[in-house]
Amino acid sequence: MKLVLATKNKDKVREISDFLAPHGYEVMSIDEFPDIEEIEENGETFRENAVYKATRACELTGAMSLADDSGLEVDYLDGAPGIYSARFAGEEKDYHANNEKLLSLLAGVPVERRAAQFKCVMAVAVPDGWVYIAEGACDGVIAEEPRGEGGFGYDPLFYLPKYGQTFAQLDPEIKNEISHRARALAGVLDILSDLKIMEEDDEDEE
Ligand code: ITT
Repeated sequence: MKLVLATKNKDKVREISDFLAPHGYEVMSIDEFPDIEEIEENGETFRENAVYKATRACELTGAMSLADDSGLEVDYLDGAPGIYSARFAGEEKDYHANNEKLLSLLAGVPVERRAAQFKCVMAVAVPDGWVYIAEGACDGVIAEEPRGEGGFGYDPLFYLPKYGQTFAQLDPEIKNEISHRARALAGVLDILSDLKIMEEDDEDEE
Protein backbone atom coordinates (compact mmCIF):
# COMPACT_ATOMS: atom_id res chain seq x y z
CA MET A 1 0.00 0.00 0.00
CA LYS A 2 1.39 3.39 -1.03
CA LEU A 3 1.03 6.49 1.06
CA VAL A 4 2.02 10.09 0.32
CA LEU A 5 3.37 11.96 3.33
CA ALA A 6 1.98 15.48 3.29
CA THR A 7 4.92 17.09 5.07
CA LYS A 8 7.96 19.12 4.13
CA ASN A 9 9.64 18.21 7.41
CA LYS A 10 12.37 15.63 6.67
CA ASP A 11 12.63 14.62 10.35
CA LYS A 12 8.95 13.68 10.40
CA VAL A 13 9.37 11.76 7.12
CA ARG A 14 12.23 9.78 8.69
CA GLU A 15 10.34 8.89 11.87
CA ILE A 16 7.11 8.02 10.04
CA SER A 17 8.92 5.90 7.41
CA ASP A 18 10.93 4.07 10.09
CA PHE A 19 7.69 3.24 11.86
CA LEU A 20 5.59 2.19 8.84
CA ALA A 21 8.22 0.39 6.71
CA PRO A 22 8.37 -2.80 8.84
CA HIS A 23 4.59 -3.08 8.40
CA GLY A 24 4.99 -3.15 4.63
CA TYR A 25 3.83 0.39 3.83
CA GLU A 26 5.67 2.28 1.14
CA VAL A 27 5.79 5.99 1.92
CA MET A 28 6.58 8.74 -0.56
CA SER A 29 7.31 12.28 0.49
CA ILE A 30 5.30 15.05 -1.15
CA ASP A 31 8.73 16.42 -2.18
CA GLU A 32 8.75 13.65 -4.81
CA PHE A 33 6.00 15.63 -6.60
CA PRO A 34 8.02 18.72 -7.58
CA ASP A 35 5.22 20.59 -9.37
CA ILE A 36 2.92 20.63 -6.41
CA GLU A 37 2.13 23.95 -4.80
CA GLU A 38 3.05 24.68 -1.18
CA ILE A 39 0.34 23.54 1.29
CA GLU A 40 -0.11 26.43 3.75
CA GLU A 41 -1.79 25.48 7.03
CA ASN A 42 -3.80 28.14 8.88
CA GLY A 43 -6.15 26.22 11.15
CA GLU A 44 -6.60 26.84 14.87
CA THR A 45 -6.02 23.28 16.07
CA PHE A 46 -3.64 20.39 15.31
CA ARG A 47 -6.67 18.51 14.01
CA GLU A 48 -7.78 21.21 11.56
CA ASN A 49 -4.24 21.53 10.21
CA ALA A 50 -3.73 17.77 9.86
CA VAL A 51 -7.06 17.33 8.04
CA TYR A 52 -6.30 20.25 5.72
CA LYS A 53 -2.76 19.05 4.84
CA ALA A 54 -3.86 15.46 4.19
CA THR A 55 -6.91 16.46 2.14
CA ARG A 56 -4.97 18.93 0.01
CA ALA A 57 -2.15 16.44 -0.63
CA CYS A 58 -4.69 13.80 -1.64
CA GLU A 59 -6.41 16.23 -4.03
CA LEU A 60 -3.11 17.32 -5.55
CA THR A 61 -1.50 13.88 -5.94
CA GLY A 62 -4.60 11.70 -6.38
CA ALA A 63 -3.10 9.25 -3.84
CA MET A 64 -3.93 8.31 -0.27
CA SER A 65 -2.15 10.87 1.91
CA LEU A 66 -1.02 11.07 5.53
CA ALA A 67 -0.42 14.36 7.36
CA ASP A 68 1.12 14.98 10.79
CA ASP A 69 0.42 18.15 12.72
CA SER A 70 2.28 18.21 15.96
CA GLY A 71 3.87 20.40 18.58
CA LEU A 72 4.81 21.04 22.17
CA GLU A 73 2.40 22.35 24.82
CA VAL A 74 4.07 23.80 27.92
CA ASP A 75 1.82 24.13 30.98
CA TYR A 76 3.61 27.19 32.41
CA LEU A 77 3.06 28.95 29.03
CA ASP A 78 -0.66 28.04 28.94
CA GLY A 79 -0.11 25.51 26.17
CA ALA A 80 2.28 27.57 24.00
CA PRO A 81 3.93 27.11 21.55
CA GLY A 82 1.25 24.53 20.55
CA ILE A 83 0.26 24.80 16.89
CA TYR A 84 2.93 27.49 16.49
CA SER A 85 5.77 25.15 17.56
CA ALA A 86 7.58 25.16 14.20
CA ARG A 87 7.60 28.97 13.92
CA PHE A 88 7.92 29.83 17.64
CA ALA A 89 11.00 32.03 17.13
CA GLY A 90 10.28 33.12 13.54
CA GLU A 91 9.19 32.17 10.04
CA GLU A 92 12.44 30.29 9.25
CA LYS A 93 11.44 27.33 11.50
CA ASP A 94 14.84 27.27 13.25
CA TYR A 95 14.97 24.44 15.84
CA HIS A 96 17.88 26.02 17.76
CA ALA A 97 16.24 29.46 17.97
CA ASN A 98 12.97 27.85 19.11
CA ASN A 99 14.77 26.04 21.93
CA GLU A 100 16.58 29.23 23.00
CA LYS A 101 13.29 31.11 23.11
CA LEU A 102 11.65 28.36 25.17
CA LEU A 103 14.54 28.30 27.65
CA SER A 104 14.46 32.07 28.06
CA LEU A 105 10.70 32.06 28.74
CA LEU A 106 11.21 29.38 31.39
CA ALA A 107 14.31 30.93 33.01
CA GLY A 108 14.12 30.53 36.80
CA VAL A 109 10.93 28.39 36.66
CA PRO A 110 11.35 25.42 39.04
CA VAL A 111 11.22 21.84 37.78
CA GLU A 112 7.77 21.14 39.25
CA ARG A 113 6.32 23.87 37.03
CA ARG A 114 8.04 22.80 33.80
CA ALA A 115 5.62 20.04 32.72
CA ALA A 116 4.92 19.75 28.99
CA GLN A 117 3.24 17.45 26.49
CA PHE A 118 4.07 16.66 22.89
CA LYS A 119 0.90 16.28 20.82
CA CYS A 120 0.44 14.73 17.40
CA VAL A 121 -2.65 14.49 15.24
CA MET A 122 -2.46 12.42 12.08
CA ALA A 123 -4.98 12.49 9.26
CA VAL A 124 -5.31 9.93 6.47
CA ALA A 125 -7.18 11.25 3.42
CA VAL A 126 -8.38 8.82 0.75
CA PRO A 127 -9.35 9.73 -2.82
CA ASP A 128 -13.07 9.02 -2.26
CA GLY A 129 -13.18 12.01 0.12
CA TRP A 130 -13.07 10.35 3.56
CA VAL A 131 -10.59 11.50 6.20
CA TYR A 132 -9.59 9.38 9.21
CA ILE A 133 -7.91 10.74 12.36
CA ALA A 134 -5.49 9.32 14.95
CA GLU A 135 -3.98 11.16 17.91
CA GLY A 136 -1.09 10.70 20.31
CA ALA A 137 0.49 12.52 23.24
CA CYS A 138 3.57 12.12 25.42
CA ASP A 139 4.29 13.75 28.82
CA GLY A 140 7.62 15.19 29.85
CA VAL A 141 9.40 18.06 31.56
CA ILE A 142 11.30 20.94 29.95
CA ALA A 143 14.98 20.58 30.90
CA GLU A 144 17.07 23.56 31.99
CA GLU A 145 19.58 23.05 29.18
CA PRO A 146 19.68 21.07 25.94
CA ARG A 147 20.96 17.48 26.21
CA GLY A 148 21.67 14.94 23.47
CA GLU A 149 22.30 14.99 19.73
CA GLY A 150 19.52 12.76 18.39
CA GLY A 151 15.96 13.53 17.32
CA PHE A 152 14.98 16.99 16.14
CA GLY A 153 13.09 20.13 17.15
CA TYR A 154 12.49 20.39 20.89
CA ASP A 155 13.89 16.90 21.60
CA PRO A 156 17.05 18.13 23.44
CA LEU A 157 14.80 19.93 25.96
CA PHE A 158 12.10 17.28 26.34
CA TYR A 159 13.10 15.28 29.43
CA LEU A 160 11.42 11.98 30.34
CA PRO A 161 11.77 11.36 34.10
CA LYS A 162 11.07 7.63 33.64
CA TYR A 163 14.13 7.23 31.37
CA GLY A 164 16.33 9.93 32.95
CA GLN A 165 17.01 11.20 29.41
CA THR A 166 15.74 13.71 26.90
CA PHE A 167 14.20 12.57 23.60
CA ALA A 168 17.49 13.62 21.96
CA GLN A 169 19.45 11.23 24.25
CA LEU A 170 17.02 8.34 24.04
CA ASP A 171 17.56 5.42 21.64
CA PRO A 172 15.54 6.35 18.50
CA GLU A 173 13.85 2.96 18.62
CA ILE A 174 12.44 3.82 22.04
CA LYS A 175 11.30 7.26 20.84
CA ASN A 176 9.54 5.41 18.01
CA GLU A 177 7.67 3.34 20.62
CA ILE A 178 6.62 5.93 23.19
CA SER A 179 6.42 9.30 21.44
CA HIS A 180 3.30 11.29 20.57
CA ARG A 181 4.01 10.43 16.91
CA ALA A 182 4.41 6.69 17.65
CA ARG A 183 1.10 6.68 19.53
CA ALA A 184 -0.71 8.44 16.68
CA LEU A 185 0.94 6.05 14.20
CA ALA A 186 -0.40 3.04 16.10
CA GLY A 187 -3.88 4.44 15.36
CA VAL A 188 -2.88 5.04 11.73
CA LEU A 189 -1.89 1.36 11.41
CA ASP A 190 -5.41 0.35 12.52
CA ILE A 191 -6.94 2.80 10.03
CA LEU A 192 -4.77 1.48 7.18
CA SER A 193 -5.58 -2.16 7.90
CA ASP A 194 -9.33 -1.35 7.99
CA LEU A 195 -8.97 0.45 4.64
CA LYS A 196 -7.18 -2.56 3.21
CA ILE A 197 -10.00 -4.88 4.33
CA MET A 198 -12.59 -2.51 2.78
CA GLU A 199 -10.60 -2.44 -0.47
CA GLU A 200 -10.40 -6.26 -0.56
CA ASP A 201 -14.16 -6.54 0.09
CA ASP A 202 -14.83 -4.14 -2.80
CA GLU A 203 -12.61 -6.23 -5.08
CA ASP A 204 -14.44 -9.43 -4.08
CA GLU A 205 -17.79 -7.85 -4.95
CA GLU A 206 -16.62 -6.83 -8.44
P1 ITT B 1 4.86 20.24 7.95
O1 ITT B 1 3.76 21.21 8.30
O2 ITT B 1 5.35 20.38 6.54
O3 ITT B 1 4.49 18.81 8.29
P2 ITT B 1 6.27 21.46 10.19
O4 ITT B 1 7.60 21.18 10.85
O5 ITT B 1 5.96 22.90 9.89
O6 ITT B 1 6.17 20.56 8.86
P3 ITT B 1 4.17 21.36 12.20
O7 ITT B 1 3.48 22.61 11.81
O8 ITT B 1 3.33 20.16 12.59
O9 ITT B 1 5.14 20.83 11.06
O10 ITT B 1 5.15 21.71 13.41
C1 ITT B 1 5.72 20.70 14.16
C2 ITT B 1 6.83 21.28 15.03
O11 ITT B 1 6.68 20.80 16.37
C3 ITT B 1 8.18 20.81 14.56
O12 ITT B 1 8.73 21.68 13.60
C4 ITT B 1 8.97 20.78 15.86
O13 ITT B 1 9.42 22.07 16.17
C5 ITT B 1 7.90 20.37 16.88
N1 ITT B 1 7.87 18.89 17.01
C6 ITT B 1 6.89 18.04 16.56
N2 ITT B 1 7.20 16.77 16.82
C7 ITT B 1 8.40 16.79 17.43
C8 ITT B 1 9.26 15.81 17.92
O14 ITT B 1 8.98 14.51 17.81
N3 ITT B 1 10.40 16.20 18.48
C9 ITT B 1 10.72 17.49 18.58
N4 ITT B 1 9.99 18.50 18.14
C10 ITT B 1 8.82 18.16 17.55
